[in-house]
Amino acid sequence: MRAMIFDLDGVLVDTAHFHYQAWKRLAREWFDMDLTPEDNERFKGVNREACMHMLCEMADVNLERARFEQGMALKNAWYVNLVNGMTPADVLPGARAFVERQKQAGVLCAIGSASKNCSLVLERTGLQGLFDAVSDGTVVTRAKPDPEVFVTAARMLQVLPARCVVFEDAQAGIEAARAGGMRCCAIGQPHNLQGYDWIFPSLQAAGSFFDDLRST
Ligand code: B16
Ligand code: MG
Repeated sequence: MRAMIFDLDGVLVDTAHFHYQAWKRLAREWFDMDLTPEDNERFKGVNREACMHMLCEMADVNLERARFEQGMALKNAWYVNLVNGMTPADVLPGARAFVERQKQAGVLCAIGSASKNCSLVLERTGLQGLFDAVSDGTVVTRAKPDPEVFVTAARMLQVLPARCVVFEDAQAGIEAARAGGMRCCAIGQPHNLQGYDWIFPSLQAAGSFFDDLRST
């Protein structure tokens, strides 16, 4: 294990409920539809355009491109407004300490996130500068479960995929890690996720396991 690649939303910071609020508002205002937490599971880890396609499918509408883009822009404006109110207190418990401990032990750490707002979230939560590389929605084009975002992170770190562990909270992200030839530690609950190598409810809970793994 030479490197760790961290998904952002749902692993390091709790922005999932902001995405959900913004998509839910768009669904209600544009399609008079109630987006449920179960629907939202499918939106996790998936990039903005793919989420907008899913929403249109659920509403059974076919929007022309300009209107489709207007919907994405509106959702993003609502989301960014919520992100602007974030502080370092919105980093998930133990996440910062987990990354710092890996770095002290010589493990390279990168971000692998679908989000185009990644740098804004890192800045607001005081996490910027902590990572050796950032692969996000501004540098990749293909949505998870395509492995592009993680393969790009590994390339930035100059580490072979087989020597990387990905930390992911979304099913699409777990599939992306596997497709990229990496091991995956899921962050979440076993009834929602499958195909991972290990699972813990949080990075905090994963701490001592990875300390032991590094020293074996
Ligand atoms: P944006 P991650 C993902 O972040 C979110 O989980 C997903 O819900 C969101 O649609 C996607 O980022 C795109 O975000 O609209 O900010 O570009 O989990 O890959 O860190
Ligand atoms: Mg995520």
